[in-house]
Amino acid sequence: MVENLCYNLHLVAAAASTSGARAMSERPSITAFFPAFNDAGTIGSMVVSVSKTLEELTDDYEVIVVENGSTDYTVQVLESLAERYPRLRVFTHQQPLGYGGALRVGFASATKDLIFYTDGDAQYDPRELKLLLPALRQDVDVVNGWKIDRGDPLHRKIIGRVYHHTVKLLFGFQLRDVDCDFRLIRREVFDVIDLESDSGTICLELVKKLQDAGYRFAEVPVHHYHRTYGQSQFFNFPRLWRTGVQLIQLWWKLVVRREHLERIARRRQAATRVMREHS
Ligand SMILES: Nc1nc2c(ncn2[C@@H]2O[C@H](COP(=O)(O)OP(=O)(O)OP(=O)(O)O)[C@@H](O)[C@H]2O)c(=O)[nH]1
Ligand SMILES: [Mg+2]
Repeated sequence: MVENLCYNLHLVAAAASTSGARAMSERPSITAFFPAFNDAGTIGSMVVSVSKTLEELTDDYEVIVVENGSTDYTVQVLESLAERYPRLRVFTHQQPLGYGGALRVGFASATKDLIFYTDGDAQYDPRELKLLLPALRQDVDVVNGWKIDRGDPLHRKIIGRVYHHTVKLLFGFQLRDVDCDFRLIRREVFDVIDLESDSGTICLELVKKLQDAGYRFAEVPVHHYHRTYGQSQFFNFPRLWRTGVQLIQLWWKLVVRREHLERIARRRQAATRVMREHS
């Protein structure tokens, strides 16, 4: 099924979140999703690999790809995959939404109890979802990966460490690797937190809001590999500059103004009310 999206993400998030029921079977339902921008060379293996992994873990799953304005043959690969994989849902976009926009579509479209996501460029191995699931104990809401050894050139590793310590200091993160896009999250958390970022800073927004809402994390080491297809878009100065500006804007919003705390409290009350009505 290939769908085109045009909707209010907040409404969809609210509609998708039925109850915040905590009780979960031993084989919980899982949505796995990948954002994909020019990932034609890797997205096929990601879908196949995660589908096989999910078959082992649960009877109730879906796979979502949020394609994001690709100019290579990503869409064609997805169209042919969708014919063979009935549990695959593909959202295509003619205009890119940005990385954050793509993640927001993924979170809002997920319908299962747990949401797993990682990037469509195969720098992480979706089979390692098997490592995350056992770490999601009753008292844990989010399992965050941390990169055992970053599969990137030296300059990226150095910039990555500087970035990590800077954002840790600015936002008060307690996680070992905020920048690890390999996560398993209980879908009910999106009844309480909502996300606004369109860019890569969404990972900071996500972790900060989860932390401020009191959700509990577990951390699991995962492998990280070199890109095997496509061009890294990371290292250009306009992008680094934009990221710096976005980071400061986010810091102002979440650390100085802290308006999200009131919103979290309001949404939590509403979610609790809905839960009581359904129980
Ligand atoms: N850059 C970028 N990536 C996107 C976007 N939408 C989806 N993606 C996917 O998000 C993943 C992560 O983006 P990357 O640019 O690979 O980010 P990165 O892994 O930090 O850096 P490199 O792999 O070195 O480029 C990839 O699988 C992209 O295809 C977007 O708008 N911009
Ligand atoms: Mg990458």
